[in-house]
Amino acid sequence: MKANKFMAVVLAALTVGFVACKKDEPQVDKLALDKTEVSIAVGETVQLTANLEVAWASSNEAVATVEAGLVKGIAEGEANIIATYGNADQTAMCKVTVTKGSTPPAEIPEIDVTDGSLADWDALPAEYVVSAVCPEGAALLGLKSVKVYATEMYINILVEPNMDDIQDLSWVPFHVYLDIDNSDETGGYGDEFTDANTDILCETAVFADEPIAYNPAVFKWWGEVGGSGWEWTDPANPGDESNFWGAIIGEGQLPVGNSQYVDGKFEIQLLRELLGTVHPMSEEAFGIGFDIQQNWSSVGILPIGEDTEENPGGHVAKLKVRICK
Ligand SMILES: [Ca+2]
Ligand SMILES: [Ca+2]
Repeated sequence: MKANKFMAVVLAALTVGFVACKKDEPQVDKLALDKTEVSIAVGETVQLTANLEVAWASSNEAVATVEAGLVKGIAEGEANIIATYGNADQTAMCKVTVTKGSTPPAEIPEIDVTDGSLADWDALPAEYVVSAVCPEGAALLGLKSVKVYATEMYINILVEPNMDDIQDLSWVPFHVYLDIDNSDETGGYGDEFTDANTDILCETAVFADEPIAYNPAVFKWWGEVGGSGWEWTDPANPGDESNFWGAIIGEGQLPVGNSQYVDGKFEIQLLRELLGTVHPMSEEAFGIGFDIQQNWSSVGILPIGEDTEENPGGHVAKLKVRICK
């Protein structure tokens, strides 16, 4: 009897509960968002709320994303944020306009060539880092790899010499060829590259029996446009030796910033504003190439392609570097 009584109580409770549930079942309201149109800047967020439990989606995630109603501006443009209730029973929309805004850009990372570490190279925006690696079939193997990253202030270079190919460390010049104005219509000296557009050449040794700081002499091109000889004289004053030397900033006289030898690589920093003195310096991009020498002959060039019959020496155009700003 006790058991029957218990069952009766349970059934009664369930019935009451069921009835109560049925009675309290919410009526589905019409779905609404608290905002139907918003404008935010790139990087900014705005919270949308709905009166029902909804799923969120963006019509254009390249412009704006949404997560739990939190909308984030990704790039300039327009997108619709769509809230969906249930099995698409109801939807509501908020139009989002993303503006460039006046918020300052995210901090531009700089390379530190005094920290004894190359880890800062891993933290750079990848789209602004260019690199070249020596292919197996190259004619000259003295440089293994190079990376370049430039900001408004500096040209940063990370270069790895191939120590198997550099035998005599007593004097090892390393050259940086710069098409500083990003123009093939100016400059010359294309010997090491397919494009003769070098406006500035920086030269100094990177080894004097042991690794030493890159502390260059800077040669400014005064010669014929597209020329390939060693013409660092002013064409208006041919044979004027005083003028010739005026085109050169001597070794150590250019405060380049700094350089350091870390883990078999040279981390080099050139101060851009000191380089744009022959042709206007491009604020957007520039070309750059490198070679390393032994006994005044190149033993390594970057960038370089494979050494084939069609392309003897494996010469290719300089790297194109976009300035991160
Ligand atoms: Ca560093
Ligand atoms: Ca040029």
